[in-house]
Amino acid sequence: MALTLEPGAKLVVATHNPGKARELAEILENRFQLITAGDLDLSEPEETETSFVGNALLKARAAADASGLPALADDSGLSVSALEGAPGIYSARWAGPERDFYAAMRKVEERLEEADGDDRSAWFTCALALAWPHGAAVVVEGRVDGTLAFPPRGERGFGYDPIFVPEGGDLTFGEMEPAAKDAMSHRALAFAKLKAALW
Ligand code: ITT
Repeated sequence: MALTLEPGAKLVVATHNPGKARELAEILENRFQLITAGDLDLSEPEETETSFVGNALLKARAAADASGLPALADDSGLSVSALEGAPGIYSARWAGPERDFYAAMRKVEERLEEADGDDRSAWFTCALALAWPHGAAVVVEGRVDGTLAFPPRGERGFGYDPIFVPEGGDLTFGEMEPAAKDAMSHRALAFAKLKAALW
């Protein structure tokens, strides 16, 4: 089977995170007919893998098999150097069942204070997996490096965006225009690789 996706094809965006779904739709630029996990009432699989790539594949496969359509999944997170890469694949879980990212950002700040060093470097990773029903899958990863800034700044984006300043800039992802974040984010970099592989 050829691993291609024709323009206009139906594509399930297998995420239950509205911030991610919005960014993926912006990055995909109307190329496909997007169907959300919510439209199809797809259940959220348990993320049992130990890497971004593993969890992205698991989510894409589950959605493709359940819907009978190609499905795109994103597994992503913030890694902090001084915390040995935490929260990493546990980024969503650090926000608890309430998905309180201000609490999660405070937790990062407290852990950094406990670690007692000056290193504020961090990076975002995004693994994107595209799977065909009961078939093949492609997975790619993008990363953007930066520095953490406290207190959180900006109301845009989602998740940990208000504390992340990408390398070479002064604004947090939470303060940047959506198009500016989309031009340089871990999600955009992963997407450029997917595009290069598929169309
Ligand atoms: P789905 O699994 O349904 O896609 P989720 O939010 O549970 O949604 P993840 O397990 O991949 O997704 O968790 C990734 C978390 O990492 C996400 O909830 C954000 O808090 C954080 N994150 C990922 N990309 C981010 C970004 O661009 N800006 C800020 N935070 C981000």
